[in-house]
Amino acid sequence: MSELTPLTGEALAEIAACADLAALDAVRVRWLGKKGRITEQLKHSGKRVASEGTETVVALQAARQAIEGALAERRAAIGAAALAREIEAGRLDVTLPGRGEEPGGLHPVTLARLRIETLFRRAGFDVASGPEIEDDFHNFGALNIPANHPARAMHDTFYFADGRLLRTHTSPVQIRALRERGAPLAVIAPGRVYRCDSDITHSPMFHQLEGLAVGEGVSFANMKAVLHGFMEAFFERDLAMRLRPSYFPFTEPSAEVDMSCVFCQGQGCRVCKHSGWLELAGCGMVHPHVLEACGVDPERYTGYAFGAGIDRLAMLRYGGNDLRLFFENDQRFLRQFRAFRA
Ligand code: 2U9
Repeated sequence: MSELTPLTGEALAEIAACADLAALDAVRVRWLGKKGRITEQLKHSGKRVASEGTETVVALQAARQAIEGALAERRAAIGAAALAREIEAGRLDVTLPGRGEEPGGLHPVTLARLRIETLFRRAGFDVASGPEIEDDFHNFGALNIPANHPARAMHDTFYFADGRLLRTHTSPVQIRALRERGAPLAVIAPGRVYRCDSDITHSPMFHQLEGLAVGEGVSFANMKAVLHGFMEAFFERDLAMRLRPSYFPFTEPSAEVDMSCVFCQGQGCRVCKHSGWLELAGCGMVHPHVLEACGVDPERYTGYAFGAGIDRLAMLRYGGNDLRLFFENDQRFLRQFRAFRA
């Protein structure tokens, strides 16, 4: 009996020192397991009672109860501490202000496209769209660009194994519109186009605006008026326009369209390379071969066409100097256009 008190004390001290449930279980096994120190002594209780009386056995049972009680208490304490740690770790301060929701905005290229569509609709043009995967006829053949024509090399085309291709311009949309609807017709075709070309001023995918007007008596002067009116409306200011002779297989005569620099009012600056002019578009009178390929009589009808880069128009109106920023979708760049309206 006298040995039992320190023994119990030893067990209770071990229990008190346990930091986790695994250590606690090891202590339980050492003392109360099948071969535990208390269990061993209780094994011969019957004989002991007969030879020593009940005192030792009763004391042993009391020791077992004390140890069991201490184990249960420690188990509960360890569990409570673990729960408290978990709660502390997952603590939320519900009084903190929220992060809020940032309002979204339109991509500058979308802003430019919507603005272009609104302005041309106002001038009587329909907005047409068509497939981005095209065939040779609609992208080249019907546009007076036969096989082996040097203009094909200029277009750096992405071809599929079956001979189809990613359209290199939105002209095939207008070819389809003219073949389906016939003359008279006035459409613009904004959309994605693809060229196997990539550097600071070229992206393998970019956005083009093309326009086509076909009718009786449609003239070069009409085209000049529409393009000048468009550029002044798009940039919301008076602008000078000039045409320089050029060459495209699908138009004759052809011209490059320049406008006075929107950054220096034609005085000369870094953006316009001190020329006072910015290139805006290409244009011309639709080649008779193109009208014929669309089933339109070139003796009766004439037409004009033009093409411009929407990405460039967006950069000139909304700012930016690197085309690649328009296609990376970096939020830090796009956020700056949030407040803009088309
Ligand atoms: C049809 C007939 C003629 C479309 C035209 C241009 C001139 C032109 C370039 C401008 C910058 C392409 O994005 S760019 O690199 N385009 O200069 N495009 S005339 O002529 C057509 C289209 C359709 C039926």
